[in-house]
Amino acid sequence: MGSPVFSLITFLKSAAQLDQLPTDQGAEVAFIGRSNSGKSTAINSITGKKGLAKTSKTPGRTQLLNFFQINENLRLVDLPGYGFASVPPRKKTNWEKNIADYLKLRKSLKGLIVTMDIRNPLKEQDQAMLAWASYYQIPVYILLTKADKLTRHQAENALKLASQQLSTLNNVSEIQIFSATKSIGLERIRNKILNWLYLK
Ligand SMILES: Nc1nc2c(ncn2[C@@H]2O[C@H](COP(=O)(O)OP(=O)(O)O)[C@@H](O)[C@H]2O)c(=O)[nH]1
Ligand SMILES: [Mg+2]
Repeated sequence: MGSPVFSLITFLKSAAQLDQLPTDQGAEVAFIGRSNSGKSTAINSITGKKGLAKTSKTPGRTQLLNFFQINENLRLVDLPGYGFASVPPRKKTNWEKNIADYLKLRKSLKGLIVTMDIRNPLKEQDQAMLAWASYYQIPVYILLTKADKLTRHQAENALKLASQQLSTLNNVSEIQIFSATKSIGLERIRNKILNWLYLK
C-alpha cells in the first residue's frame, strides 16, 4: 500500500514549453533519466496508480513535461527522457534548453530523482545531467531501476560500483536499488519524496 497522500495524486497537465508550466508555487519533485530507464513506471509504482504516467516499450516518444498533483501546492513531474539517438537534432536542442531552464528557474523544484537502469548506470548523459543538477544546486537522488533483472548479489555489486563512481559529486544525496515489478526499495523512495515535499 502506498502512503495515503500519494493516492490523492491526479494528472495536472503536460507542458511542451516552459511558458506552459503550472504556477511555480509549493514544492515539486521531478523524475529524469534516459528514455526507457523506468521514470514513468517508477511514478506509477510509487503512487500506487498504475495508469497515471504513460509508460512505453518504445523509448523517446514524448518531449513533454508531465505534471501530477497531490494538491495545488505539491507535485510530481515526469520529465522527457534523454539519450534517445533518433530524436531529431533540433528537438534535442529544444529539450536541452527546456530542461536547463526548468532546472535553473523552477523555485518549487525541491529534488531530482534520476532513474538509471541498474544494468547500465551512469552513462555519459547521466553524468552530464548530474553535473547540471550540481551546477544549479539541485539535490539529486538516484534510483537504480529494474533491479529484478539482476540477482540480489549482482544488484548489490552494481550499487557499490555506482556509489564509488558518485562519491565525487556533492549534490547526490543518496542512491538506491529499485524495482517497480518486484516492489524493491519502494518505501525508501516514498519517504524521500515525502521528505522533499515537506510531508515528513
Ligand atoms: N522488469 C522491469 N521492467 C521495468 C521496470 N520499470 C520499467 N520497466 C520497463 O521498462 C520500459 C520503460 O519503462 P518506462 O517507465 O516507460 O520508462 P521511461 O521512458 O523512463 O518513462 C517499460 O517496458 C517498462 O515496463 C522494472 O522495475 N522492472
Ligand atoms: Mg516515460
